[in-house]
Amino acid sequence: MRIDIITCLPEMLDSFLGNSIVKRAQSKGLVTIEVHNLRDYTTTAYKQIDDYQFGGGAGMVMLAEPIATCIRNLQSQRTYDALIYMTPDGKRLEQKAVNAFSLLENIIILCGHYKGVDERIREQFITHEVSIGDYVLSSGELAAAVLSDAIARLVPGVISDETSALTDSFQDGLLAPPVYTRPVEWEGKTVPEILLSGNHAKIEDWRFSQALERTKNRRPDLYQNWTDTNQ
Ligand code: 6GU
Repeated sequence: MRIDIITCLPEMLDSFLGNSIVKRAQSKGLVTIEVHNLRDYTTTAYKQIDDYQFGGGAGMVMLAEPIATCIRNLQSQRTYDALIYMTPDGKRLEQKAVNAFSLLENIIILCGHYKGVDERIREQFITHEVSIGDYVLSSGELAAAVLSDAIARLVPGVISDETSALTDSFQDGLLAPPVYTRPVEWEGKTVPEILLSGNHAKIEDWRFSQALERTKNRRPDLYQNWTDTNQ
């Protein structure tokens, strides 16, 4: 899978790309992530990428031209399955959408900045508009990193434990159950007996009931959805 990220702040993505699962995925050749600096696609002498908004008001708007040039340059090299714009007024990201994105071959992620991009870019090129939650970030780069991480870890082979991505919180619509490791007793607290029993069927039952309980208490909205679709 290939992810092209278009940004005016490429340095913001350096530590994300230089670490973690994403780096491993790249070095294994399973995922390619390339960052494109919008300033490399400007035509004006002083590399302008934004301007004042028509109609007045505070905040700059990202120019259409450099973004269009960058997108068209990428599109001349390969076909893209999705062109995603990161924006707080996009559709709130959920695991279901991440799963769907992870099955695509080539995607572009455009990071918004300032007041966002000229609306005509959205009309012309964008296939999906994504927000990562109901709060405002100063730019789309962190959101693009969040989305890329969530997608990359689902690509087969990226996570060494093949089953672990499938047992994440949210993957079955429930939060994950609590987990424990050594020692059995720590500061007077012991690991639930059942986990030491070696009875895998009972352990799975316990985990499932814990997941249900946790979801019911912490995320009644998810719990309602789960009961609606499973009962
Ligand atoms: Cl995608 N961008 C920005 N700037 N803020 C956000 C967001 C995206 N998602 C939530 N807040």
